[in-house]
Amino acid sequence: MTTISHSSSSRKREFTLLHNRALVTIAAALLHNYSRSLSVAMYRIPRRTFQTFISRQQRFFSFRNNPMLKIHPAVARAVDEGHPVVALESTIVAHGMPFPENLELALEVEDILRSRDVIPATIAVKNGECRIGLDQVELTDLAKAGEEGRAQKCSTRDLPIQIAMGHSKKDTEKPSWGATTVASTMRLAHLAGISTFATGGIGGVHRNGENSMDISADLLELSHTPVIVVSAGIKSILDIGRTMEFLETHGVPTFGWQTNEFPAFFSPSSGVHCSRVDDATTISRIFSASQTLKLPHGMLVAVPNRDPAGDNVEKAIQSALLEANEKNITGQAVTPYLLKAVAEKTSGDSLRSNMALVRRNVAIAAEIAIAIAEASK
Ligand code: PSU
Ligand code: MN
Repeated sequence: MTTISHSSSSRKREFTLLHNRALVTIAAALLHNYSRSLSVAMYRIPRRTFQTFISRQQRFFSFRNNPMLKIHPAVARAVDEGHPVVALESTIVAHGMPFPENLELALEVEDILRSRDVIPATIAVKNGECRIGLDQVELTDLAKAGEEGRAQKCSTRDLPIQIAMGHSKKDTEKPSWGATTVASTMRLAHLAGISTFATGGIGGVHRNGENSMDISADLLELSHTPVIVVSAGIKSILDIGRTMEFLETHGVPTFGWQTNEFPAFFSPSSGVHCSRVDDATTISRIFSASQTLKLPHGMLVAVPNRDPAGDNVEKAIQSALLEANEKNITGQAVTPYLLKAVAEKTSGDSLRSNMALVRRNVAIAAEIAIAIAEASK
């Protein structure tokens, strides 16, 4: 793990290294900004090599600088070297699926990434520390923590609260977790220099959202954090049409993966039209254009589910919505309540479909992360 507890001599050594690297970077950046052609000509450095050098330094400083992040060494190295990394969220592990299927899937998706030479970074807050990349023991604990009541759903709003309140654990106590949603995972991934993120489904505008104002913070985060989110679209517990309108209003490019119909998580079709993208290179080009224009937003890539759940899911959604209304469930509790009720009513069918779509999303996110890394070489 990186720089949290160090002896003073190693801290000094690290400071000197950082200091030297900072001086070289500042000098290079000045040359880059004010006399790029001259410097490149004088030192006979190919322009592309020079630009790669600058972007590596920028990546290095943007993530190492943040004292709130504890980045797994393999992830830190990969980001520093411009090697492909894919971020993964922890709400899906702690609250999205039952144990032990959640653990099985969490380990499997990390393997899918590693088998493609992409570094996985599961993101969560552990005892108040923002962790970028978890090891197997931690993933196992996170997977049990949901059912043991040691994991709290943690969206962007909750991040500072989790950090401030989470440090008081004694060593003998089991860890407590902030399970990061799409919104908070995007934020932490961005701070750590990671631009691709794979999940199952994102939050959106809830049905009746025009009255309740229940709109997921995931959509707002997409509007101001430059991370590509690969999901299976959104569940029909939400209002898909209004979610798409909201994303459009807030300038978030949204694509169907090899389809013009926005997928509805359990089902590949929703009847809602969207722009289509066919390959990872195109996504990488669009993202790069967006970065060059200094646009603040991320992108949503929605992948149709190849293993749809049966018709009973829609019925289950309808009755879950009625129940939530009768029980007066509101705020942060709405999404987990609906997800759990639908999973229970459809038993294995929805779980099987959910696991299959996450695997596929992760494989496509790997392609995108590779295309982005290639393009910035
Ligand atoms: N949709 C799913 N599975 C999930 C979630 C949404 O199909 O696990 C989780 C994600 O972590 C998402 C969050 O970011 O719920 C959205 O919650 P809310 O609507 O409260 O923002
Ligand atoms: Mn909500």
